[in-house]
Amino acid sequence: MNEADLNQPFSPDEPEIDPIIGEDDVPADHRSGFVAVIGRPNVGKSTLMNHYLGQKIAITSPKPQTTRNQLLGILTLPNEDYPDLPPAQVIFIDTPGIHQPKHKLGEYLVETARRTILDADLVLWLVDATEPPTPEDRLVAEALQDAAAEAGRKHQPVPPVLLAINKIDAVAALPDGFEQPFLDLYPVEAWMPISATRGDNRRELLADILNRLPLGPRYYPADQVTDQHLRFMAGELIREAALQVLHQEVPHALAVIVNEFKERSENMTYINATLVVERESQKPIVIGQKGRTLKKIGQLARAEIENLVGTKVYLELWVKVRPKWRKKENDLYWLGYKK
Ligand SMILES: Nc1nc2c(ncn2[C@@H]2O[C@H](COP(=O)(O)OP(=O)(O)OP(=O)(O)O)[C@@H](O)[C@H]2O)c(=O)[nH]1
Ligand SMILES: [Mg+2]
Repeated sequence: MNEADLNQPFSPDEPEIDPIIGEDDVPADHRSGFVAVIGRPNVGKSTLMNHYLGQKIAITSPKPQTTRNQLLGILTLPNEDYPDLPPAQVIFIDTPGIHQPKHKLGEYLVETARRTILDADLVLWLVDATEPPTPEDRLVAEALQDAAAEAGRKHQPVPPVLLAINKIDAVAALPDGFEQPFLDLYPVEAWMPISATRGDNRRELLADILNRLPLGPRYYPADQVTDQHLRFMAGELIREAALQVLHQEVPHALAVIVNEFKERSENMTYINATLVVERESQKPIVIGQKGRTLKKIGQLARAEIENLVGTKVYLELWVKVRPKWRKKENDLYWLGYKK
């Protein structure tokens, strides 16, 4: 660095180095930990996590089995949304919905979710207030019991479980004792009715989570919100757009591969991706008449990806058939669902 450089003020674009990464530098009362967000499909796990993070980390949809990977959402507190909460880092682990698997992909999804329980300091179990417990909610309770038994065998602590009864905005009135059938499924530490979308008790639940986390360091830099790469997230946004546009069996039979992800210039990203379906008959459905469906998927995805990467996006989409990929071990590896 020459003398002229030394006289220059720091550029405002220079990334700020966070002063408090690491055990030694955080305040003595700093709390941190991993919070596994589990539940059956479609109860709002990803929606709630996204709301806490103030951005779309995980894709969401009204169709069950949307989330297919374990994703971290890293929340460093206090922040603009929660200025009065104590210093902490909550690392949410979003998981696939627990269900009765019908193929290898399903088995992998459920296995991913179950494995997360014992990796966590705290489990946040979501159910849906609009229905009484379903057989899938019972599967979640069984997964919790199995995890507790395994922890016992390994002389490991069992993570405490908080129950959040979500979607209370969608029920006219909550009858007295509506929580009891859920509480009967597993001995949770505490429960709370919430609405991930409208915000009821969102802050209260977060404060409760913080209270139950151990004292600990910042595991991630304060400005990091996820462990996922832009390339993966772009693929997910394409899948989300497809989930939005397609119906019936096709969304479940769909996977996305990002073949190329290149920053062509400062303000242009080039993405080339393939939508993989399971059967020849699904290909024309995804493409649509005169390519209209694929075009719509592309338009929706492009807007979301531009938001994510902060540049214009040139998106090229292809459709390919990979017969019965959900049932084939090798295809699951190839599509990134199995490590
Ligand atoms: N009315 C209402 N809808 C909600 C709420 N939270 C989530 N939803 C909706 O429920 C649907 C499922 O939400 P997701 O966040 O994708 O659910 P998930 O539990 O992550 O589902 P999987 O990834 O399939 O396991 C979406 O259509 C959400 O908009 C809520 O508080 N109220
Ligand atoms: Mg999800």
